[in-house]
Amino acid sequence: MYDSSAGKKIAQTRALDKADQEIMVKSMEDGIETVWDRFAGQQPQCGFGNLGVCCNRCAMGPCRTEPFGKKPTRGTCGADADLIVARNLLDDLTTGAASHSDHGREVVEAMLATAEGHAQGYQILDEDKLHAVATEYGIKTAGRKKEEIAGELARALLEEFGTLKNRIQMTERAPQKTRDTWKKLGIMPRSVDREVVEAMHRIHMGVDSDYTNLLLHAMRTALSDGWGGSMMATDASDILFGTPTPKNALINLATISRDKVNIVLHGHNPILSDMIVKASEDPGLIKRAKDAGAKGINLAGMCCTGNELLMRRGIPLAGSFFDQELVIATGAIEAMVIDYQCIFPAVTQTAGCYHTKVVTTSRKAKIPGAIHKEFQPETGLDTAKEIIGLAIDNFVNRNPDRVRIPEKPMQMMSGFSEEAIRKALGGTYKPLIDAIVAGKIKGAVGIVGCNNPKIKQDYGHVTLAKELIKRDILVVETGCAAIACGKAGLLVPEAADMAGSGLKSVCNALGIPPVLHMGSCVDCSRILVLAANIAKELNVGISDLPLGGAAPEWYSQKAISIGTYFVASGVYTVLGIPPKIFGSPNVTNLLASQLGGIVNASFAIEPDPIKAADLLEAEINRKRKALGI
Ligand code: BF8
Repeated sequence: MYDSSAGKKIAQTRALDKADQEIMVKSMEDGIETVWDRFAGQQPQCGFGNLGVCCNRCAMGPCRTEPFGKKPTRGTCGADADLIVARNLLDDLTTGAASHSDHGREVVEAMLATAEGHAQGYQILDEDKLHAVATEYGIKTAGRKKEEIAGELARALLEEFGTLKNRIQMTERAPQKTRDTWKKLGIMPRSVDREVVEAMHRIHMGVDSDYTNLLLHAMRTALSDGWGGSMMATDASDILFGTPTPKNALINLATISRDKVNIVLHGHNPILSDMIVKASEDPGLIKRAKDAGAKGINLAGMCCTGNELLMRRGIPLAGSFFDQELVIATGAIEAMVIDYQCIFPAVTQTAGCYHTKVVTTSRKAKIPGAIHKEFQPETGLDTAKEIIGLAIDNFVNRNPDRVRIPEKPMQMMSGFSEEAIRKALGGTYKPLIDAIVAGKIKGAVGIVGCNNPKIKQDYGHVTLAKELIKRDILVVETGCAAIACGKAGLLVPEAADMAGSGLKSVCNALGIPPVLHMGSCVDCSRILVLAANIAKELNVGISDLPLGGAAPEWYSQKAISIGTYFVASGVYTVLGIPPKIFGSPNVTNLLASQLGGIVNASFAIEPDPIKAADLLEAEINRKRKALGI
């Protein structure tokens, strides 16, 4: 028989959050395999792979170099460890940049379809932002209909992906000094698709064999994501669905309802999830749910599409990356609706142990065992209603004896877009700059990224955030890092009591938490814009500001792109999970040290979040000293 006390002990080593632990024990009782079990089954992981020295790029391989032998070995083509590590890293980073940017393109395409009147159920919700972005693109706004402006803007944004223009407009949001660094280094991104395609070309055998040259292109590709694809995803989503404003909401697995039809929205792109929210308000569907014996329809977000819904609509958030199997193990999920990115291929296997239906919606992301309902903006509302209907019809199959839902959701505050932060400060960054100059706030750190079984779920995010706010360092967050801190109760104004006295006084005066939720992973672009606007106000570069970045639990290729555009933009960034670069001391040295002399920022690798806080605080103090404050 299953020993639940042993299960509890295991759960405590795997996850920080009590609600997660509770359902993890249930998943063990139910005999469900989760990410932690599969990770354990992979041990010991390949040492060569961990060092980044495996090359499986061509049919002469697979090859690997012997990093610790007396005589360094080379792959069949002659690639040494430096080249293999750099090519692998650029490959991963490019996958991440492409993923963010392809998501961005889809939102822009939905904006175009909306402007042209053939997107069903969508509208231009934020005209102010539409006008602001259109003006940046030199598009006339006065006296024109919003659809006309949106159409012209969408076409201009799509042009940023192409190769004719050779310039990404949004890079001009960066301060001049930062842009000058990019120009000098030849890493100013030309277009989103071009950098991605060129990266793929360079890593083909026999093209770029210089690790430094490859890593410079890695920065250029990452910049095309941060100041291009991701930034467009954020801005086009704001224009279509509204720019987030501060709002209260609930978070953790207790947001799953005992008596309503539960639909989990998992993935990244709000063009799907936002339409499901709209469809869920349909009186006919609510009646259908009640006729099926439920009290209504409960939507719960997961991962970054959950963050999008939370930021704009206050929809409850069930959890992060590592909660996707646990949420199904509550036994109360009628449908998990997904688009793409960060979806375990195993979700259909987990769902198969309960009555849950997994619904895939993108032709780019199908999973065997799922029901596929292709989602297109042209028929968005109809498809959303069809998916909800499918979930309602599945309610009757729920087995109450197999349901367990934790008792208490956590309160949180989200919605801190760059615009909302500026507004909370009274329309200008001056109060924030004054607080930094006065030392009430020493600086700010962006904590971003995922969960990874190499570290207890949420421990890295939460410990680092607590440690930083204690030291009067403001924390801004996105992605699963923000979800972790939400579950831990750090995203409420009362959490200011855990902050140092300076930060606490500022938070209390403004009624804000010491850890600000700025959105999904593409919304790391909001952090860039925030930093850029403050730097421009002070007439300095981003690298002069007392800022830092951290990804304590990252797993994804997208996180490599984010970390790299942070660094290339001048933000010192600490990684909690070591990247696969240690097979090349030269690559490691370049990223961790030499970059400092090139872009005035570098990477550090520190798995211990307390020591990571020490590194970030030291960096912030260095920057403060250099600014004379
Ligand atoms: O884009 S933080 S696990 S869900 S990659 Fe994925 Fe990482 Fe979560 Fe969002 Ni971002």
